[in-house]
Amino acid sequence: MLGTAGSGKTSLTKAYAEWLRNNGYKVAIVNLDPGIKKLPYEPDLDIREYFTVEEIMEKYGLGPNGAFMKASDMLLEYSNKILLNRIFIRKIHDFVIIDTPGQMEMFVYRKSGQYFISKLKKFGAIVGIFIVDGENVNSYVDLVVSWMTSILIQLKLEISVVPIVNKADLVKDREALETFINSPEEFKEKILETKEGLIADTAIQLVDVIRDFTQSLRPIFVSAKTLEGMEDLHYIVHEVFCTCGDLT
Ligand SMILES: Nc1nc2c(ncn2[C@@H]2O[C@H](COP(=O)(O)OP(=O)(O)OP(=O)(O)O)[C@@H](O)[C@H]2O)c(=O)[nH]1
Ligand SMILES: [Mg+2]
Repeated sequence: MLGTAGSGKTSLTKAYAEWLRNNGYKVAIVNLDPGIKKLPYEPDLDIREYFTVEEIMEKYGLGPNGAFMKASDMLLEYSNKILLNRIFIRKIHDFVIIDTPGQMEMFVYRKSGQYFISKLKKFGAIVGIFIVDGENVNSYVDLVVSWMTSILIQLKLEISVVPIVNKADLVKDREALETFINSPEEFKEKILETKEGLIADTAIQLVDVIRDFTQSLRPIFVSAKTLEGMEDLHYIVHEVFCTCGDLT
């Protein structure tokens, strides 16, 4: 589970794990967030057994952001140890859901995440779910920026990444995403109409880049709160795992 701070990674980890378990799958959950105080689920593997952001702040006299960066380096150090856990070795689960740190930078933009994922690849197929916070997608340009971020993560981590919109219960207008995916030319015109200047011009060009890079173009709305869209999420995950699936 990847996404910007507060987008719903932890909530969706819990919601999707429960949905999978209710459908008969064996699921393990890994918490890779050393900063979280209280988890809503029971993790099978928890990075906080090794270190927490709070301990790092105290031990090294760092502020919260510095401590997250230090934690990132420590994740790199502990990766091999973490991956020796029976969850990965014994392969008794159908799915292992990994809840990543609140600060996306810690995992995505530093060496630790890339290294962890590269090592994880030998244990099975991986799909990244990039969670877009439905509450923060208020304009066409925002939508393009979010989708672009998802592509950058895909390139950086070298795994398939599927962007989905969470907090569907708070999204008032679903049409923007549907137009973006189903009628890109119409979507570009809508961006143009916003008269947002250079950023709008850039966004228009990015629409084509996104279409070239995005594996699964379908508007997926989920809510970790109401549990709407869990089947759609599962379907798209399944599709990415199944190379023979229709990804268009
Ligand atoms: N209305 C609504 N709220 C949600 C939904 N999913 C998550 N939230 C709320 O959004 C906030 C952040 O959720 P988290 O699951 O902690 O998000 P996160 O991405 O794990 O956050 P960090 O790890 O701190 O970056 C919480 O207050 C959740 O209750 C949703 O589908 N609908
Ligand atoms: Mg979280």
